[in-house]
Amino acid sequence: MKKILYIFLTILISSSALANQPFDWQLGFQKAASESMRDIVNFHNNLLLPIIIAISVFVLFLMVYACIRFRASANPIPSKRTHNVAVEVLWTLIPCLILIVMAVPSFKILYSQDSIPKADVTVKAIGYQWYWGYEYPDQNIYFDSYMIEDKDLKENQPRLLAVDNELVVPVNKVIKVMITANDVLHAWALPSFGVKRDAVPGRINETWFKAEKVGTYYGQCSELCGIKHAFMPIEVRVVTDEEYEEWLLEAKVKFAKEIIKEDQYKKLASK
Ligand SMILES: [Cu+2]
Repeated sequence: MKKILYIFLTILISSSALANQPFDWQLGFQKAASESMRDIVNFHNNLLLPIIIAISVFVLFLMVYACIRFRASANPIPSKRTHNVAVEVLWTLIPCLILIVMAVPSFKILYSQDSIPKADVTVKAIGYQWYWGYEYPDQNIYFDSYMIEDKDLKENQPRLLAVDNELVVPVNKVIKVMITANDVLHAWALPSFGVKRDAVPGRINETWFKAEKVGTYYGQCSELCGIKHAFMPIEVRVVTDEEYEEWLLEAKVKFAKEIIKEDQYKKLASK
């Protein structure tokens, strides 16, 4: 009893405290932090779930009904019937209609995710065995992002999710993410933003998100990519515009992709 109470309390508390990462005994999705994810959650909770429940209840009812109504003791001479055209038409037609009802809103969401609005910030995520590399193509920034080992975790850093250099993006801005890989298939996925795209060597996949709240969000590689697939998490820190500008100045020096020429460095430093 105590254990059940504990689990119940953990669910209640953690759902509000840790909104941007998975928590113990979690049921359902992580809290949405973008419009795209809200669409997905609504679609699932308000359309798919009721349909699934209705179908399960209906099938269960049919099974129980058939077991009782057509039991051997009540039917000493079994029926020889094998066909019923009306029933066969119905059980083909009704599932088709259900699929159409589900397909329309589903395609709407897919298209809204696929058409990328004008991007405010473009980042490139590159999957490697087994870490992510991030590039800001317009800013001459490139850095690698490795998971922090258990022994090096600081307080508040979630195990298997925290990284050394996280992706930093401004809040309420359209972030276009170009996704590719350098060795095998990976996938860049961030549940709170409703984002998941395969990282394919030799080609670029694109997606976008617009984070609505500052905070740190966690995701994981979502394509089995080898022995350390579970140890290449994704961490995105969403910050205000000012904080982002500040971070950019620092990152342009710390993570410079091309060697900065002296005069450029002076220009950056004087800003
Ligand atoms: Cu991977």
